Amino acid sequence: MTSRFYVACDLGAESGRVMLGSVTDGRLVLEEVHRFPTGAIRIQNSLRWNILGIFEELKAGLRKIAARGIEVASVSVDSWGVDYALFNERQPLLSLPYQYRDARTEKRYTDALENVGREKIFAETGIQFMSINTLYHLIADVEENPDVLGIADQFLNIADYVNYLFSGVARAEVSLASTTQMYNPNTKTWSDELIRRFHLPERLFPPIVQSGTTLGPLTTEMASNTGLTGVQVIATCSHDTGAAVAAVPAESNDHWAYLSSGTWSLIGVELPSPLVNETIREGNYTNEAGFGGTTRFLKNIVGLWLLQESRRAWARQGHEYDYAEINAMAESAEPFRSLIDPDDPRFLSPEDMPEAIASYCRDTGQPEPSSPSEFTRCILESLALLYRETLDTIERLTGRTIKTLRIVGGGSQSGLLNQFAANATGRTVLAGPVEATAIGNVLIQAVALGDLESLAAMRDLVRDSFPIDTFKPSESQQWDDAQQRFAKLRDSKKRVR
Ligand code: LFR
Repeated sequence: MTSRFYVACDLGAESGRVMLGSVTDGRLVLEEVHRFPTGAIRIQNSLRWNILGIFEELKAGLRKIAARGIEVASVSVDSWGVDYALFNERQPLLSLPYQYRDARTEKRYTDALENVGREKIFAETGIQFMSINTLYHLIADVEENPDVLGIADQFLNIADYVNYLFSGVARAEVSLASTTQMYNPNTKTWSDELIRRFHLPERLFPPIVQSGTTLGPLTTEMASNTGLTGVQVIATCSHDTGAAVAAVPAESNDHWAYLSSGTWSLIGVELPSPLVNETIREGNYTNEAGFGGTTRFLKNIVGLWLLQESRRAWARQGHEYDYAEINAMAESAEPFRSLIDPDDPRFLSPEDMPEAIASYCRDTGQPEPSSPSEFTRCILESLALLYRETLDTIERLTGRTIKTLRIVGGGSQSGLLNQFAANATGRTVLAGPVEATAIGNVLIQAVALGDLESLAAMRDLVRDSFPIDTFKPSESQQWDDAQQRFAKLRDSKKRVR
């Protein structure tokens, strides 16, 4: 394999990165060239992305690479799912993209499920019901922004939109398209049925392309703005989780599940085709499109968002803790003092996360955590217990046996959470690589350019390139007891609903 340079622009809900990748002596070398915050902005009672600021930061990263005289073969953007930008031929951007947690979808979500029905929406898409999904945001646009929507030619999800700004080619890459809950995995097109039922303008839906499609060269404007020439823009897995799963360093026979751990915890298995039936719908599992025609069968659960938001709240009170400090404190906190159901809707977008957690504990008759170490312990233990419930259910739903949990992404840096996950699930946890998303992005570029053969070859290369830490399960009795308490909390919620 020749050594070429590929650039991954990886956009997460907290930060964005420009990463330079190359393969030398059979190993992938990845370098972070530029990092910047992406965080959403509260403005006029809404929550938005400063997408043009993000675009500028990406250009700054590309300029740094050009300044070093590096000859880049290709570039690709990946991002979180569901959010989108509206534009037309004359206007690069018609409104500030909404952040998925914006409350505007709440009512539209319940109305949509009532009017069209879960059965229909799930049969068309195979996607987990969440109020954040693009479908409900588009419905909100139809209802409250008809003027803006009326002049829009198209929408594009965030990474596809930036790939469009880079290349001038507007395409929806399938992994990201699948997060909209508007993509039909059987017909492999947008769902005509849902477009019709929700009165969405058909022209808004861009052509869909496979993961690993070369869109074309950087526009001349982008080339002169950045100093990069001869660079192809590739739609890899535009969805960050899709790129991360493609980089999970699994061997085909190791009975593995993945956990892409960051703001969200995406936990699931890779399947050859979607599983769409009543049981899956009732369990609220999802079938997102993965690299190479695979299906990412998974559950999207609240992840380190609980901790990220708690950290922000503590910082507002003047206490700044880094993740290493918080983890160390939590390690010495009392085990299983109080547990929460991370899925509780009050945690989706609270003003004050520690207060939301405390209120949950009050409501369920448990002691309220009172220090950052107690809050962190409560969050990490509860997440690990939810991982266990989810893995057990996935085994049941898919008929597979899961022996190892491969944790990738930023969350895999928490040794404490990795150990809790092993203890809670009773499975071996293999943690790493941290930068799975950028790695997947880079290696899909290599496959698209013919430098690497296949998904299996990608995974072999990841295994050969990055250290993986092993966590064996222990303390099974304590975790079994905690699981029973946790299950009761989850059950009582189901009864209330
Ligand atoms: C992770 C992620 C999840 C998606 C959530 C919201 O970054 O992409 O897969 O459900 O963000 O878009």
